[in-house]
Amino acid sequence: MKSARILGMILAGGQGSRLSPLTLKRSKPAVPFGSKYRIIDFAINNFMNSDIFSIYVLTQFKAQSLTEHIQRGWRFGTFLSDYFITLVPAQMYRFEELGPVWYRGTADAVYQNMHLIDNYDADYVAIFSGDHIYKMNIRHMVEQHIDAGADVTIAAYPMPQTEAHRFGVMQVDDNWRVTEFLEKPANPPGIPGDPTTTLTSMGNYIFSRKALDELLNTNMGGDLAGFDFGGDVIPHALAAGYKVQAYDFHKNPIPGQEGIANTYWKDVGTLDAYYEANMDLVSVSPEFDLYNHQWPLRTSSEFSPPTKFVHEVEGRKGQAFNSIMAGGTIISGGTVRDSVLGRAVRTHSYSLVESSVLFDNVEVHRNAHIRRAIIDKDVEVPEGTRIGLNAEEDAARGFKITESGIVVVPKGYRF
Ligand code: ADQ
Ligand code: ADP
Repeated sequence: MKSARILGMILAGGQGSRLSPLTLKRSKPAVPFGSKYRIIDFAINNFMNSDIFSIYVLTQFKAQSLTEHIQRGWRFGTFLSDYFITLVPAQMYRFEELGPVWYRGTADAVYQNMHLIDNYDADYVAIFSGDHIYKMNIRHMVEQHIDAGADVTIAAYPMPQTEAHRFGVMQVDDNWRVTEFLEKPANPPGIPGDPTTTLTSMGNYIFSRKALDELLNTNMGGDLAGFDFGGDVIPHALAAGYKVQAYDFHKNPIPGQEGIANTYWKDVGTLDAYYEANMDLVSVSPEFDLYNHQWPLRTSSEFSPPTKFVHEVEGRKGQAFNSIMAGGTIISGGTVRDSVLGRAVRTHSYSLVESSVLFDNVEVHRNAHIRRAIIDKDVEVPEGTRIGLNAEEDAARGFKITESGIVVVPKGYRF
């Protein structure tokens, strides 16, 4: 008997407008995160660590940076045809039928690429969002999908009812069969017995091939036209009597984290949430573990020389505390604390970087002081500059200041 063929599809077309200015020049999945990573890396690692190596990444919006990251960094060998990570930009594959349209939504992105599913001869298609930071054993979800004989399985994250209105939410019966699905309702329903908790959709789906074919064909064409999974295809599947199951993410087993419920799933959709998720990584006991060798978190392997700390004379110690940094960085006579630094960052004597996120190629000159800031790539901070210490100064430079006071310096900004 042939083993089940599972095709992975990562939806990576998201605009991420609330992350602006980090998303002015790149899509949300391409935003750097945690020193060496980009947001999409976590979704790709989820597939790889679940032994699913056939992966399409569907892109559309400002995809250059994402394209380069994946093309240069994420490569399997060339001999095995079932091992691939391939970018699929919107390319009007159904032009004759649909006219000149880009991906009109998440479900349409898959619909316009049905030929890939046919060519692969998939039994199951795992359609996952590329926008979140989390670890997920996708194979476990596929196994539950197969055992339940489901047409569709939706990954479900139980969260406080008061926060659930930003998500798709569902109600389930005793066997976790979904009985109702509402996309971003104003008043999300609680779960039976616990009205303060709501089951939200993580935007991650397993589809049996036949159900996916049928649902997309009826939804994209004809009277039912609707282009999103959450808003259109899933509610339609329920109305049409398909077997839709929910999968309890908290029960998802991660090797190396046995006995610990899998509760970390971050949308990082706002600058404050993005900042907090980075700060977690440099806290003494992070919620999100980058160092579990049974769940390796790979990323594009760019060359970089080793990181160096320079301590030239007393009083000019190059030092860092509670921080992470990628290769090529030189901390020369300055102090870095509670910060996330990317590749090839330079800090000079008497400078102080505190509770900040610095992307690749940021240079901090003498006596500069940076606090609670996010500085995008390729920025030179001149001698004596203060960032995050005086709101008027920051506002006068046109920097975005978030609700909680984080200052964001855009890519390539020139002082
Ligand atoms: P939303 O948060 O509104 O809701 P959406 O904008 O549909 O998410 O994006 C979902 C994923 O698809 C993201 O990874 C995004 O990058 C990607 N994407 C968006 N538009 C795309 C396009 N045109 N082409 C390719 N990729 C695209 C969804 C569900 C909710 C669920 C939340 C969980 O609809 O039910 O609760 O995700 O975050
Ligand atoms: P962004 O501002 O989003 O980083 P870039 O175009 O500078 O946009 O980089 C996009 C991706 O291209 C990076 O993730 C990196 O992997 C890759 N890249 C850029 N320059 C190089 C390089 N010189 N060598 C290897 N990879 C590179």
